[in-house]
Amino acid sequence: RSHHRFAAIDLGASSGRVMVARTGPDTLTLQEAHRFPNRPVRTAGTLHWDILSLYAGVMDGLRAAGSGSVPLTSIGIDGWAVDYGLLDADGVLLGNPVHYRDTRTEGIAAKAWTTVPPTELYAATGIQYAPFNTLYQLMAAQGTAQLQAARHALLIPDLLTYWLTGELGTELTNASTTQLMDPATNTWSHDVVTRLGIDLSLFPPLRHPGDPAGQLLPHVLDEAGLTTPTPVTTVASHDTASAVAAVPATTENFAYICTGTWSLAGLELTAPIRTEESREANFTNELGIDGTVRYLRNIMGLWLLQECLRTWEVSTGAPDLEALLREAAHAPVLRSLVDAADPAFLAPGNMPHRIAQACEATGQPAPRTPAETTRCILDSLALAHRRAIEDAQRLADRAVDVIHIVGGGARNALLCQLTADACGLPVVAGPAEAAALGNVLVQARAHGLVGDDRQAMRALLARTQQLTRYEPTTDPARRAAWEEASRRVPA
Ligand code: LFR
Repeated sequence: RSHHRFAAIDLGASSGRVMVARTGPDTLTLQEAHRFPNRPVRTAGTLHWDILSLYAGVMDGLRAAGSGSVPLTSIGIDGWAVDYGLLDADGVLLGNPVHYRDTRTEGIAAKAWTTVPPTELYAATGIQYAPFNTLYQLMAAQGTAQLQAARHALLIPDLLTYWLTGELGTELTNASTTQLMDPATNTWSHDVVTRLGIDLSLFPPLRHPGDPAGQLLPHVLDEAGLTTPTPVTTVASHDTASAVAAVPATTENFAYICTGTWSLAGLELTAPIRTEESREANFTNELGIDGTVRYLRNIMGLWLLQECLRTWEVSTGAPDLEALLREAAHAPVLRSLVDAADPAFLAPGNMPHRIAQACEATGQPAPRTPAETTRCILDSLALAHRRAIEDAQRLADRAVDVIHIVGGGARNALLCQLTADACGLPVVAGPAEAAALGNVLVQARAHGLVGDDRQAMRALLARTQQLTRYEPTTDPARRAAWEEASRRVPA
């Protein structure tokens, strides 16, 4: 058979999808088999993921994906990082996984630092401070009946893999986001983590992208209407790791921004950077495929806009996003800016108001209309992108000549152009479904269908995917405006 079909299950914070890719010697096409909403649910004051509804979406997706005439060669699962489900000794899930935007981790990091100072923690794990790191979530759960009953902790894609195949494992790239791991040795940071009372034996053995992750269980095959035995292949199960694997770079000197709910902006390196300067700049060292390090900063990303849209929807009905972006393109430029990397924007709830407040608190005019608010968000994001990419280059002592924007934000032409202008560098936008493509490519490679090296995978993407190039403005006045803004933006 010269063509193969792979299914990529890709779980994002606002929706999940099952994509089907067709790969051949020089082809790579991707089609959406099924998309389903991911709606967090708050019960008894805790924000949860509705994991069974996600599983049902996955099953619907597999049914749709398996309906073609060519059977699926394999399936891979990626999703957002840090969150986990706890299983009891019988392998039964103990409650719905808690959402990383839940407030249970407030104050936990400060408590951890009294035992292990932040400098030591960063030296051991290379992970930036974020209140939701798995380390802090597990500490927040200490003393609960649920954690006491738990025998296994499974990261979200690993939990779904377990339900599909019955096999327990901890995928490496996602494990690297937990802040429980050493990114140089790719093993758990036993010493430091044990001092914080974390029981690492909860995590099943590590598996690496490309490793087999079992076969679909008979009842799963049956329910998904699949007639052929189907293997699950371990991919880079952290969605951002899959997305970085699918950056269609054709040179070495590139930076990437994975856009979606978050903007993850940085560089691909071969070794972690754990200097004090790097810690103070809140850069993280997550693992990518083939021993690479994703040296990046988390920026609030299009969450700021999604969350505004949710508020406006309630007050005035769902706004038309396209129209809003057109209006925003003509709204006053760089008038008010917020720090788009500020964890103050992490929790859900009345985002337009919080943005207006942040502007006023820094002596800037508060945006009044949805278009003005949208403009404030996109200008602020572009500046946060610039700051992250400048900082990454300085801290890693590397210079880049192009920025790749992958993920959903690659479809946002205004954001791409503003990022090019802010950074003074060309932006290559696309593919929007980078996470699913990275997922598929790692599967295809494990089955010997694409070249072994990352460059070959990237070259295939550059040849087959539709990309859009944005040149930075050459207008001296506009360039000066971005320079001025970058000194003014609060951080
Ligand atoms: C993006 C992402 C980020 C991670 C955040 C929380 O979807 O995986 O990389 O920091 O979600 O898990």
